[in-house]
Amino acid sequence: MTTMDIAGLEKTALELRRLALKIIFEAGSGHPGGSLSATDLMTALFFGGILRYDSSNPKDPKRDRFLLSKGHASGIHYSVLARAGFIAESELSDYRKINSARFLSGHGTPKTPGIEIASGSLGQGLSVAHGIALGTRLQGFDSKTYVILGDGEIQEGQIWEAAMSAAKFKSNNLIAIVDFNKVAQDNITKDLKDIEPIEAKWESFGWDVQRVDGHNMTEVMKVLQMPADPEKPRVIIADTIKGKGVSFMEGQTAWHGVAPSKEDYEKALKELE
Ligand SMILES: Cc1ncc(C[n+]2csc(CCOP(=O)(O)OP(=O)(O)O)c2C)c(N)n1
Ligand SMILES: [Mg+2]
Repeated sequence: MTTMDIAGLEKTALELRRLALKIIFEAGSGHPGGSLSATDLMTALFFGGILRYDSSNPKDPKRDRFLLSKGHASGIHYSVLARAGFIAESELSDYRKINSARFLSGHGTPKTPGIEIASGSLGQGLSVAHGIALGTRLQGFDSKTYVILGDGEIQEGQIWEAAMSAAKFKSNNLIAIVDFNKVAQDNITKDLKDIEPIEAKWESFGWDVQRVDGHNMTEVMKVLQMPADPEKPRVIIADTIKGKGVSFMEGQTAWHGVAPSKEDYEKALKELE
């Protein structure tokens, strides 16, 4: 694992935004919006000394776990895994190619080193994360399990079943992060089913609730370093912007699941210099 200071993390996040867009552009498909909204959160987890991992021993039973439940944001997930040393950066050219050496499919699977679960069907990751958190606790490990959820994703009923279970078992080694970018697939999240009041909802389900600007690295690091509540699982509501960093993608449903054209890709790179 790597530990960088805030300036290093910000620089890395910028590079990872460029890398995620590159592999989506080269593949000709992918999800730029939700990759860019989650970039700062994932950068802090992997390179800010939060997540304990050893990329040369990805199955170490005592590792912390990271699950990307909103698996469509695989563009940023694979980019982070490459930067962290789980796969080679050169292998990213296989993104979304069937049967590639590292199985870099559109949604992650555990065939790729560093990926814990198959994702893609939204709503399942919190249940799996809680199962893992219970398992590591039973084994006597002090591992933590982190899971990133989408704001549209938490409209799924299974999320709230898992939320009740984690509160019942006082699973304070489980940390959910909601990438609250206010946009789902073709719609503004609120216009589908309103998830507000989001803090009160999680509190009423028995969770320790923290809220943060998900693009302010100093604040993100601060909230990730807070000691756990001894009795409760934690959820971090991260206010983010879909497509963050590329002006014409920001807040746009149109950039949920579309690769940029060459012209748009070059424009985006200029903004991410
Ligand atoms: C169970 C399920 N239903 C529908 C979809 C199709 N789908 C893919 S992404 C998406 C929107 C997700 O929105 P959000 O969770 O807010 O993700 P983000 O904004 O971070 O991209 C939907 C509906 C899916 N992958 N799984
Ligand atoms: Mg969203």
